[in-house]
Amino acid sequence: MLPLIPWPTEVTQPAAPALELAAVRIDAPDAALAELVAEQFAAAGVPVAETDAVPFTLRLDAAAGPEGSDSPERYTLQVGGGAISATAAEPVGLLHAARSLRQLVVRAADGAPAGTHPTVPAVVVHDAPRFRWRGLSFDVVRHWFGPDDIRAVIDLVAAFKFRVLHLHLTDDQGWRIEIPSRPELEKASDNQVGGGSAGYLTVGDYRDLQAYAAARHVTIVPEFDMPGHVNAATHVYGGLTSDGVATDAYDGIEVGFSRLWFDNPATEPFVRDVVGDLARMTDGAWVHVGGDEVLTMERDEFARFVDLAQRIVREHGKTPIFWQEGARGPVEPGTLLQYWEPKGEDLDRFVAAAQAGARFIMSPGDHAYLDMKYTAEHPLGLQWAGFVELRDSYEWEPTEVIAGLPAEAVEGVSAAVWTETLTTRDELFSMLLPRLGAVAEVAWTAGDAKDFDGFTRRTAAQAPAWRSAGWAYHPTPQVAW
Ligand code: TNX
Repeated sequence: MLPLIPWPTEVTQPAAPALELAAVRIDAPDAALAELVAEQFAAAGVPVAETDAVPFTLRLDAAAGPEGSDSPERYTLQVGGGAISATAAEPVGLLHAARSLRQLVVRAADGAPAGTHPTVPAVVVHDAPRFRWRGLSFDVVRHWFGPDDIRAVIDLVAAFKFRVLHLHLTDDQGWRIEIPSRPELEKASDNQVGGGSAGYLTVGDYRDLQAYAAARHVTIVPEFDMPGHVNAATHVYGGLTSDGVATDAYDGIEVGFSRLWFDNPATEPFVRDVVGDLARMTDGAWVHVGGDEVLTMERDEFARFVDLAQRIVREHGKTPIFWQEGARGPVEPGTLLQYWEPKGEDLDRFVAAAQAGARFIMSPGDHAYLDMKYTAEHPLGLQWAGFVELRDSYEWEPTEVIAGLPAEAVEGVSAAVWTETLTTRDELFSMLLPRLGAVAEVAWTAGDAKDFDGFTRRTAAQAPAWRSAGWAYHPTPQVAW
């Protein structure tokens, strides 16, 4: 059993002995990659050395990957004959190969005689992802999770070969990112669900996080949620409300009550400033402009917001993303819509949006919302989408979520974790693990190559590495830990 998550496209195990890893010698095309790979080996108990070490050679090579694959992420990993090699079409694939290798390293058992080294089985992996959009949407508003926690989450998503970390940065309870043209928004940073002190990312924090993520081939997508979920903004700027009176700070968990007003002359300048600064600060190609759960607005006014936000994002050279409700507005080719629940939506509208050129990121609440309770007894989480056990996160098909949607309109998959009930990093991680691995496999692995029983065995085999990384996980009874 090879404990790889997500399961690769092609795996063969030659009848050759496992390699003993007393030490490795890394030969990579660039120093930054070599350093990341070295860190990874150190975490697996394997030091880097120049002599008496197994060579690990990483090389760019367009011929890498499964036969016929043209994915820019394709890679090949070979272990055997006293050496390890990774080839990939692009640098991201080399990191994928190293991630796979990390999962294959078996640490010496506790109590093994001194001088027993970690081992890695002989193997040949040719691999490439099914979907290019593989993400996690992470709410750092309801409870504040700062740069250290965000870096830990980047490490986690990168280990499962995700490419996107979408940060939900603004909501009713707080404002979590510095907007240079609107410095007053900082006043809305020191609040969260249940009250208490919170914080926000400065421009410098955000720059550093993007660099940290980019080194791991993860792109950060910022979200400014509008025209609902804006109480933090209307708390700071009374001019954005209908009566000019600033709203009170909010530390509850209701949704849908706050809103902008399209015809208020203060509104468009505010949206322009926030989207403009976010776009300028963001290295990635996308800006998420929300659109969810605006429960107190007529359809026409909402559609005008979709049109405006979409235009402003595009004026800044970025691609707009909306929650699924964006389909109620005039979506343009290339706009991304993030599906999250069927309730109250006319599914034909999504099909029409796809025909108009929109593409879909699938985050169905009953499979991909990792803030849902595992079971009725689970102490953390919400349950509006039902209970989401590990199997529920695993057994779903992204192209069948929306009846009638052409499969080609599915850009990929995003897990989501909202933090109304999550206050510490361990609580957060215990909701993500092990379910994030399930969503990773839905996003990466061909549907007919998935197998829940095998997945649970691979999950159990990964748990020691999670423990040594300090990653809390929920010991669901669906896995024989
Ligand atoms: C729905 S999903 C929301 C969030 C909540 C979440 C809780 C979405 C676009 N909106 O505001 O935090 O449910 O699960």
